[in-house]
Amino acid sequence: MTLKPILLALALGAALGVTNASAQVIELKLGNTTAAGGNQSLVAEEFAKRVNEKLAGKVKVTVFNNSQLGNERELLQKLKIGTVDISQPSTIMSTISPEFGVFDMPYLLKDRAHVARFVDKIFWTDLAPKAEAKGYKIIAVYENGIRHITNNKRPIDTPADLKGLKIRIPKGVWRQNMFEAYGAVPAPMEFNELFVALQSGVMDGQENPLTNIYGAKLNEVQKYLSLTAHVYTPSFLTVGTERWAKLPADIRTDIEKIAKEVQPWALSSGEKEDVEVLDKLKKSGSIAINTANRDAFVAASKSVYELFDKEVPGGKALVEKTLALAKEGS
Ligand code: EAX
Repeated sequence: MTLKPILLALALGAALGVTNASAQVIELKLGNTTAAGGNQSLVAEEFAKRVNEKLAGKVKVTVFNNSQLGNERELLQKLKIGTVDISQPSTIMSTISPEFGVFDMPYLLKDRAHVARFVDKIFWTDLAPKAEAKGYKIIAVYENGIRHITNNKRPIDTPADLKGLKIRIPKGVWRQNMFEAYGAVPAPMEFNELFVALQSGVMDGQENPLTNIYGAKLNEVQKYLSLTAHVYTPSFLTVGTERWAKLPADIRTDIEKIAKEVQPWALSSGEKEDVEVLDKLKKSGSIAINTANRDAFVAASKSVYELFDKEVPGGKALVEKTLALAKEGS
């Protein structure tokens, strides 16, 4: 080997973020905001495990939970500049592309089978390219989960019970519109600031999937858990398009294949966790649990759909296409 190819190989290694030059392993950092035990953390571990097994010696994915690599907004920025390789943005994607607000239409996605059909038949053609045009390539759709409300004032049965409550929401205008329609006072805040905000009373409540509530111990600083199931929030396994393009083509193909293979795992894990975590929360006695009046919430959600139709071009058609997939076998 002459000097030139060696230098070239070294330069290429540096460009790809290869830290262990002798093994030539591509090290990829995956950043999550959720605590261990959150659906996003669980699925990230599963994805990393499969990549690290199947691409052993070639790729090593390391998962960082608890916003260790940044909060949801910072992680998006870091994907762009390439200092974080993979992340799992969730609600915040509607700030990148308004069509992602479809996931904030209350009670639209009926169950996980409906989610799977949506991902299969609508997501890759109608939504993923919108994010890609903004520099974010989504390589798989995983689960954040079915969201419920916790707070420190009173059990929530109907939207009227939310009146005046300060509810922390993730960044995303549609979650904001939704909670305003319900009469609450929603405030966007990053997940890593949530525990203290609830503990100190800066916020009365919040809304999240059960695994995030239990994983981040929010039940220890909240009195009431009201099962509203107002939305199903996916999480999107995402890479920055520029950083991604620098990886070798065969590695990209392999990682993408593995990422998509984990999708059904994410749904079944989410389903199992919902049952198990609810049971743990019940047994812990740490929080009073009630099931909210679904019909009252559905009725109060009408204006959110109307606004989506008015403000997002193609919004109404997207909702209708989604509804058309609600039936089994559609
Ligand atoms: O992707 O911040 C939140 O509430 C979200 O559920 C999520 O954990 C961030």
